[in-house]
Amino acid sequence: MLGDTISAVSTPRGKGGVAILRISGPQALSVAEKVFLPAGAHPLAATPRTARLGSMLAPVSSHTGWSAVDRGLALFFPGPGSFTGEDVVELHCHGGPLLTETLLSATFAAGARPAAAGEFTRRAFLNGKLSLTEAESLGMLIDAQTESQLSAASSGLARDNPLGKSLSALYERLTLLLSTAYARIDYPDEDLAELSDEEVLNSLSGLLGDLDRLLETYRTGHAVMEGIPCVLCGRTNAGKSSIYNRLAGSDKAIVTDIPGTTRDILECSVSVGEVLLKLRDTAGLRSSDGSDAVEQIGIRRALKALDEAELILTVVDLSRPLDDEDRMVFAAVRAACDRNPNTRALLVSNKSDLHPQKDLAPIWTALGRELPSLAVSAKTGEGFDQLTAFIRSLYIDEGVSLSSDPLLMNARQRACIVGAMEALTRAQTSLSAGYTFDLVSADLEEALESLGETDGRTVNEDIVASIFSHFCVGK
Ligand SMILES: Nc1nc2c(ncn2[C@@H]2O[C@H](COP(=O)(O)OP(=O)(O)O)[C@@H](O)[C@H]2O)c(=O)[nH]1
Ligand SMILES: [Mg+2]
Repeated sequence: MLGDTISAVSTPRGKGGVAILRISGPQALSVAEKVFLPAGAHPLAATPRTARLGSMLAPVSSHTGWSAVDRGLALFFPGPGSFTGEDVVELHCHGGPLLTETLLSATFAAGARPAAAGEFTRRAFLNGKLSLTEAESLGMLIDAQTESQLSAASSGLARDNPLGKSLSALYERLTLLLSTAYARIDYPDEDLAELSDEEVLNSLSGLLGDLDRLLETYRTGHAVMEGIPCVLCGRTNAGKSSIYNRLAGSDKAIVTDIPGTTRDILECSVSVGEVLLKLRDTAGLRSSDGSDAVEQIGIRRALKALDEAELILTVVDLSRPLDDEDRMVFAAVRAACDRNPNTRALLVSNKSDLHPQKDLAPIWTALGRELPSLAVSAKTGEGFDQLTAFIRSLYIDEGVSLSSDPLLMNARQRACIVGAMEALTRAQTSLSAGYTFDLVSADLEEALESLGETDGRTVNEDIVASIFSHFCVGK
């Protein structure tokens, strides 16, 4: 796989001023020399990392042989000092879709093959140019929808990036522990080990403490990078769609006073402070009388959305007395929270412009629990600053700087750290119970492997394949 030469268009499809084709692999230069004829006396190979003007050549059916189809730039980056670690050539041509396709086909005719999604970055990883966490940050840099995502993603890619540094330090400490364990196993009678038993135990609990602090950053990392699935639920006409529109900053949902206006689920991404809310507006939970078949499907979807949410905004309209529909909503919220202990629910009492602050006791009775509650008016905007501040406070740790602290940014990274912690906890238990180092070393090895999978220094092929398949072709 790594021995061949790949090529792809790295800029998005469609018309543009400029398009960039990238060629990587041992034949990159010879492929480029067939499709690019530099102006001037020097061949491309003689001028590494320098933009060269020249003609782009391709086989055109109306002519025999190859002919010039464009004038543009070529840059040659000799490996290993390139993005992928291999020889790379970039061709900058004009951004016409047919022109770009024609030049791409010319690179194939010249000996390259089409790159798979993420294959350039995958090669960079396999050649040691990027760690897995850096590759994930790069993916996030391209996908970023919020400023906070951008800030955390670029910090994750920086030279000496905080997560990479922190993982390396943890890896080193764990390696030292393991070498101590090996010394004890191989030379039980000699004092070769670098650490005493007590020091090993201290070191283990220190490591566990530091891993736990790193793990805690996932609360923020998850909210910023992966986003929080959040659902608006409540009876018909409580004002869910109006709240959705206010949070979204535009009239995405239809708002009327006709009950049952929202039928299907609407979704949008909204940034609330640093939090990316994946917000969903749902149909009210009316009982079957008064609603038709389409609305019934909407209601089923709303119930499913409740189960998928990590944050439930339970909307009530206190300008009217509670009714059976409110009680149905409360029962559904309660059931969803019972099924998913990590789900948080808020009570959002809407239409505060129409009513003074009310006693919430009947709601707590009907809900069977007290929720954090906020009064808002989707009509006037009152209370929304408090609502967004509250949501932010649920997920964002003020002590974590997105631009300079290590941050676990996805569930995969979290799972690796959890795996390492579980193995270290087993080692700690065994050692405290007086078990021999043979047993402890197996757990330490497992912890080391799990820790190493976080940044990819120990490789799991399936995970690597899955990460890079999410990139676009040409990246
Ligand atoms: N006075 C007032 N009316 C509101 C407020 N929020 C929504 N409404 C009105 O309540 C009705 C139902 O709103 P809508 O957002 O469609 O409710 P949904 O069925 O829960 O999605 C509409 O006529 C809205 O204009 C509010 O905060 N104050
Ligand atoms: Mg609605």
